Amino acid sequence: MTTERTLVLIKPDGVARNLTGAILARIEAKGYSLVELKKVDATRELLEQHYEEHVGKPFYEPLVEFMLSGPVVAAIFEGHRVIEGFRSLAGTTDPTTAAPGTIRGDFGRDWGLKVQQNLVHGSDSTDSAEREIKIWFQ
Ligand code: RTP
Ligand code: MG
Repeated sequence: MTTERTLVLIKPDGVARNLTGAILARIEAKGYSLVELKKVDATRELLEQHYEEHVGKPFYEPLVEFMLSGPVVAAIFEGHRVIEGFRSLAGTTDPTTAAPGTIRGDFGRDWGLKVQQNLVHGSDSTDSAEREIKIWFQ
């Protein structure tokens, strides 16, 4: 069995709405183990590294501004197939249509802003996870 790790971020909307505990509880309840946890005031430099794949997209600048708007919680979770398991638990990107039962589907909605405020981030591949864990947990 391969033990896999993923980077989870609770974005500023999740922290501001006091959903940190509820979100972490769902990940633990699914069976994944918490490895590291911290609250972070992200810097633009850190976010530029984290979101480098999105540079130039129309939502890039609003996304960085959103991520700078308040503290985020960064976590490493571990478990067999945790990368796809967490993304399934998070739900699809748009919280309006994310399936009920998922974090985004149950706790999120469209607030009419320039960027999807969708509560959480999860790495999307083993390469991304390794890269992102280095960025957030140096
Ligand atoms: P994440 O990276 O946060 O886990 O989310 P994701 O894979 O589902 O979405 P991705 O395509 O990687 O986009 C990164 C984040 O950018 C914001 N976004 N807003 N059109 C929009 O308003 C829009 N598109 C993307 C979301 O916060 C998304 O999670
Ligand atoms: Mg993504």
